[in-house]
Amino acid sequence: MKVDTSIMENGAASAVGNAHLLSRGFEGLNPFLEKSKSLRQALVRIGKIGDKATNRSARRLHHQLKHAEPSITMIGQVKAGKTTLVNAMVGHPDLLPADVNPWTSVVTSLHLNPHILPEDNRATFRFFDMEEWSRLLDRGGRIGELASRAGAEEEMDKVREQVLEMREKSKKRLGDKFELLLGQQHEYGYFDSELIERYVCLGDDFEDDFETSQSQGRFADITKSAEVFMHRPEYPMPLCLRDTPGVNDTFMIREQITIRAIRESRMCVVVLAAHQALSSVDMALIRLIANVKSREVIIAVNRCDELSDPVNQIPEIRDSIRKTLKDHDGPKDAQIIFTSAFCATAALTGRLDAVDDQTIEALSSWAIAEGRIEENHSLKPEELLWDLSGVPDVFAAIGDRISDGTGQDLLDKIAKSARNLANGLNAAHQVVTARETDTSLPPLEPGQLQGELSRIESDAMSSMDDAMTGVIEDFKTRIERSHRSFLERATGSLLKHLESKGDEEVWEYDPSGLRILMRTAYQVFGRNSQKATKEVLIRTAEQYAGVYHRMFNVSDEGFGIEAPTPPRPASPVLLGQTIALDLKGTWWNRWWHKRRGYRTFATEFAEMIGAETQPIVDSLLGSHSDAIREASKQTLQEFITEQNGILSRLAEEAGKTEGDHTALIDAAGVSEKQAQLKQAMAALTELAA
Ligand SMILES: Nc1nc2c(ncn2[C@@H]2O[C@H](COP(=O)(O)OP(=O)(O)OP(=O)(O)O)[C@@H](O)[C@H]2O)c(=O)[nH]1
Ligand SMILES: [Mg+2]
Repeated sequence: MKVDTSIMENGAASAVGNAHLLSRGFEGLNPFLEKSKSLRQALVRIGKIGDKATNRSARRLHHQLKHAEPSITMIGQVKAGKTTLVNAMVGHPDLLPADVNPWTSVVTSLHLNPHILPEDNRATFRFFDMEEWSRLLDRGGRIGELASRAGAEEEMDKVREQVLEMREKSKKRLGDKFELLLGQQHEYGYFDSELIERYVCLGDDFEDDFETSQSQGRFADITKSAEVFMHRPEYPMPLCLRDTPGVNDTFMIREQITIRAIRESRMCVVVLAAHQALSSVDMALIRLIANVKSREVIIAVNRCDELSDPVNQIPEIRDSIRKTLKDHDGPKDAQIIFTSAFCATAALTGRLDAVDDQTIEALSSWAIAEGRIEENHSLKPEELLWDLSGVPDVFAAIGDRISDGTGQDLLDKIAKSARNLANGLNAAHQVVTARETDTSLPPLEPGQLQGELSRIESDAMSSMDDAMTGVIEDFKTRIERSHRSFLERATGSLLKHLESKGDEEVWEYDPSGLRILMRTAYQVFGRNSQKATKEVLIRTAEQYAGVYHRMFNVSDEGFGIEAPTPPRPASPVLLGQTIALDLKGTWWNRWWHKRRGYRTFATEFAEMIGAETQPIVDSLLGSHSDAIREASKQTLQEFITEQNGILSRLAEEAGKTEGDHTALIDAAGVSEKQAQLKQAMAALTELAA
C-alpha cells in the first residue's frame, strides 16, 4: 500500500494536536487505579490520626504508590519500527530519531508521568564506563571473544578493523581527550529531539562534515543510556518505556545491552515487522524471550499498513508466529497484537490524509472481521485511525499486565505496611487507654524494648543469611551438574557422529537442551529462595507480634503483624545469550573442517563450549544469585526498620507518666481516633480481599 511516511520525519515537534487519543486503551487499568486510590485515602487517614513519625511513614507509602512506575522494554528486529512505535505511544512523533545507524547501542528510557509538571521535563545521558568501553575496543565485544575462541581469525580481523575505525571516528568527533568523558553523565533541565539526537543518533553522513558533527550525534559513540522525564497528563499513571537497539548486530555488544534492559522491566513488547514476521532468522530474539514468562511478553506485529490484504494475511502471520514460537521453545502463549506506528502517528498529528483510503478500508475490514470495531461505529476519523493502529490494544495489554502483575504486587506490599502501621497505632491506643484506666501499670524500662528489638533483628538477619546460603549452595550443585552433563552428552554425541559418519559430514548440536536444564535449575532456585525468604519473614513477624503481646499487653482479637511478600526473582534472560553452538552456518563449518582427528575434535569442542557456557553459569551463580539474596535481605531490612520505628514510639509512649501522651496521640481524642482508625483498617481489609 502507498503511504506518505514523511509524516514520521516531520511530525509536529512537541505538542501534537490529538494527544487526547493517548488515554484510549488504558480503561482496563481502572479497577487497579480505584484500589490504589482507596489505599492512598486509607494512608492519608492513618497519617492524620497518628503522630509525626507515623504520618511520615504513611506519606512515604503514599508516595511510593503514587509514583510507582511499571516499565516496559521494547525489543525486536532491526527496522521493525520500535522507535516509531515508542514515539507514537508517548505522543511525540519525532522525539527519538528513527532509522538510527547500526552502531548506536543506546537504550532510551522514557519516563511518562501524569503527576509531574511540564517544567519538570528533563533528560540525562550516561556514557559507557571505561571497563565497558575497553571490553568493546580491546576484545571486540562478545563477538570478538566468540570469534577468537572458535578460531575464526578472519572474522576476528574484521572485527578488529571495525573497532579501530570506530575508535578513530570517536576521536575525530570528540577530540583526543574523549576518554575522559567515559563513566560520566550529562544532565539537562529540558529535552527536545535535537538534544536527544546529539546523544543517541549517529549518522554516517556526519563524518565528513566536522562542523555538523559538533552538534548532531556528537556523543552518540559513547552514550550508553538516555533517560527522558516527560509530563504526560493523558497517562493514567507513571510508566516507563524503554527503546532498545535491534538485536541482530554484528558486535553482539547490543545483545548484552538488550539482556540488561529486559531484566530491568517486568514486561517486554517484542516488535516485529509484518512483512518479515518471525522466522528462524530471529533465533537470537526468540532465545531472549524464551526465558521470560509468556504473560510478560507482548508481541507487536508492526507496519501492518504495508499489508495488501490484512484480512487474510494477519491470521496467517499470527499462525506462523505461534508455530515458530512453539517449535523453538519460545513463549508460545504470548499475546500477539497487530500495529501500525504509521497510522498512530497520522492520528496523533491529525494528518489523516497521509493514510490512503484503501489502507484504511483494508485495515477496517480486518478490524471488523476480528470484532475489534463495530461495523456501524460512530468513531471520529482520528479515533478510528488510532484504534486501527493497534496502539490502544498495546496499552490495554500493558494495563492488564500491570493490574495482575507489578501493580497488584505493589498494592499488596503497601497494604501490608499500611496494616502494620495501623496495627501499631491501634496498639498505641490500647496502651494509652490502659494507662488512663489503670494507673498502677508500671512504665516499661527504656532499655528493655531496645534489647528485644536488636535480638530479633540479629536473629532475623542471620537466619536470612543462612537460609539463602543454603538455597544458593543447592543451586550451585544443581547447575554445575546440569552444565557437566550437557557437556558430556554433547561430546558423546559428537563422538558418535564421528564414529558413524566420519568427519566429512558436519555435525550440529542444538544447545537448547542446556538452556532448558539451566532454566529449570534456576526456576527451582527461584521457588526455593522465595520459600526460604517467606519462612524467615513470617517467623520475624511472629516475633514482633510477640513483643506487642508481651510488652504492651495488646489483646485485640484480630491483632497480628503481617510479613511482607518475598521479592520475585528476575527472569534468567541471560540464558538467551548467543553462544558458538547457536551460530551454525559458515563459522561452524570452518571450525569443523579445520579439525583433524577424533581426539582433537572432542577435546577442543568440549573446551570451546565449556568456555562459552561457563560465563553464563558464573553469572547465574554470581550476579543473579547475589541480586536475589540482596533483595531478600532488603525486604527483611525494610520490615525491621518499619517495626523498630513503630515499636520504639510505642515504648516511648508507654514509658511516659499519666497525662503526658500527647506526643503519640491525643488521649482525649482517643475514642474518636479509634473510630477513624477502625474505618481505615476496614478499608485495608477490603483491599486484601
Ligand atoms: N509503513 C510503515 N513504516 C514504518 C512503520 N513503523 C516504522 N516504519 C518505518 O520503518 C523504518 C524503521 O523504523 P524505526 O522506528 O527506526 O525502526 P526500529 O525498529 O527502531 O529500528 P532500529 O532501532 O534501527 O532497530 C523507518 O523508516 C520508519 O519510518 C509503520 O507502522 N508503517
Ligand atoms: Mg530504533
